[in-house]
Amino acid sequence: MSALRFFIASVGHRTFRYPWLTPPIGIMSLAAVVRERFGAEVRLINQRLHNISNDALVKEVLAFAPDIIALSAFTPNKFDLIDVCAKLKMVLPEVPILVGGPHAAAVGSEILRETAADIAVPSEGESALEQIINQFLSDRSWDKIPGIFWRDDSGDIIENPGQIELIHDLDSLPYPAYDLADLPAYWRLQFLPPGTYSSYMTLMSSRGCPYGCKWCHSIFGRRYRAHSAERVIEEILYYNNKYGVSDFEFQDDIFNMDHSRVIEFCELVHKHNLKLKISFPNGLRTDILEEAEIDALISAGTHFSAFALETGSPRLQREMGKRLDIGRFLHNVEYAANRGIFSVGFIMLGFPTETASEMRQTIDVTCSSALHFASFFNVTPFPNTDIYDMAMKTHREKILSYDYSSYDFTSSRFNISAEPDEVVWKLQREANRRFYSPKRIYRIVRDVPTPYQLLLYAPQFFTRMVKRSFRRNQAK
Ligand code: B12
Ligand code: SF4
Repeated sequence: MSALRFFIASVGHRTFRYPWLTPPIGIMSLAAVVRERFGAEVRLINQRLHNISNDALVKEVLAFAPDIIALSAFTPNKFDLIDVCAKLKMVLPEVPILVGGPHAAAVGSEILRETAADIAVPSEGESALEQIINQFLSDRSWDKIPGIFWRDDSGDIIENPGQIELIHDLDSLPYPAYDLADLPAYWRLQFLPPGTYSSYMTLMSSRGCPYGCKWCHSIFGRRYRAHSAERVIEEILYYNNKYGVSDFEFQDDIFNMDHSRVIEFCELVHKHNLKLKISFPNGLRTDILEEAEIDALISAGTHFSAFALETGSPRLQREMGKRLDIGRFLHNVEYAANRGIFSVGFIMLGFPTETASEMRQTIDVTCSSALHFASFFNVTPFPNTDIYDMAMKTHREKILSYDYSSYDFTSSRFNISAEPDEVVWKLQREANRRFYSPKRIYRIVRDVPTPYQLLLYAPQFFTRMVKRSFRRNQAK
């Protein structure tokens, strides 16, 4: 019997304003599982990498002639997903199309109404995918798989009862199929931490988060699960030997949930005499860090981290479920930044019920911090989050008319706060003006690991300046 042919792609485009990119660990992990468990022939494409058109992606699928197609997408890429699924159904009507990833997790079974896909997995994918392929190879009784959504022969959408099975022992997973990713192509593009245009790998060493931020995605559930420190080091050693890479970025939502795992990981880095560059572009939970832990991370090679304050208002910390200790945040950022971690802050302005004075409080706290960079994002509600439901009560029309396809972190303008739009935009401008003082710019230039990389931010800076002067002219 010939091997199962499995095509998997991440759908969506890289934009001028949001050029960052990292290897897609989710689909690489699924690809590795399908190859290991079924001996399948796998083709993997990240559409965002080469920025190919939807038609070109469909041609790639046709050329591969798969038995099963699996597509992953973020919510802003849903229109590409709709287009690609429709085109694939026209040319390959018999081949099952599976969809998953953040958008499926966000909208649930709605994704089967939006697209022509046959099956949707609204959560972690490895276990469900294995069950789906087993069914594909037997009698295709999709109703036996808990928690998935599928379309029956009459076109009705069926929501299977039960929960998608999550993997408790993450170490049982094979390494993501890095060999299927065009690594040199990633290394030529801009990735998140400073160090761009060099070889690096992306790791995800844990899944799930027990905190309850009301804006957060729910892909992996609230139960924290992590690879053992030994397994993370094994993987690093493997990549180090195979690809000569010593620069690793962790995309974990909360790498430092388990203090002893962090310390053990750092000790193993030394034990194996590894000379690493480590970064946390998705952030570390700042208030639970301890000084000894920061020291250990630095001595293991950490040079860059994001730290998410989100809001400087204690009321909103409580109401929005993040419950960050702001005092400890400030202390730990200062400790880390003074010892060589280039520190980037994630800030959100415009929470439901947030007032101008609370936004000012956030700006004050951020300006008093030792952060090098701070991004003042507008709170944007994503479907299937608590904040989305809150905003539907207060700003229903705005939400229903919002075009998520044009969303990106750098340009999003969304206001669901208690203040009018102009007040929020003004405060956002004020935040940037106050934060990037001459003293801060001096610290950035002094501490940035590779100063020439500041030029990489020029396109975003230039776009903002043009937009700002355009708005000013309009206001005159
Ligand atoms: C790294 C990262 C990125 C990387 C790219 C990652 C990639 N995959 O290509 C970069 C920096 C480029 C990025 C960009 C953006 N990101 Co991002 N990103 C992340 C982050 C931190 C980790 C992603 C990851 O690797 N996860 C680990 C893997 C194992 O999980 P996974 O990819 O979701 O895959 C699993 C399941 O979803 C499922 N699955 C996935 N696909 C499929 C397909 C099938 C068929 C099946 C069965 C299952 C399945 O199985 C996988 C394994 O269990 C997540 C947060 C998070 N914790 O996931 C946010 C996240 C995915 N990003 C998010 C967003 C919003 C964005 C942006 C749209 C922001 C922006 N534009 O300003 C951009 C998109 C860029 C663009 N131009 O389109 C949101 C998505 C929310 C949503 N509803 O879409 C998330 C969830 C963060 C959040 N805010 O809550 N991101
Ligand atoms: S701490 Fe981070 S990952 Fe956890 S719920 Fe809050 S935003 Fe989500």
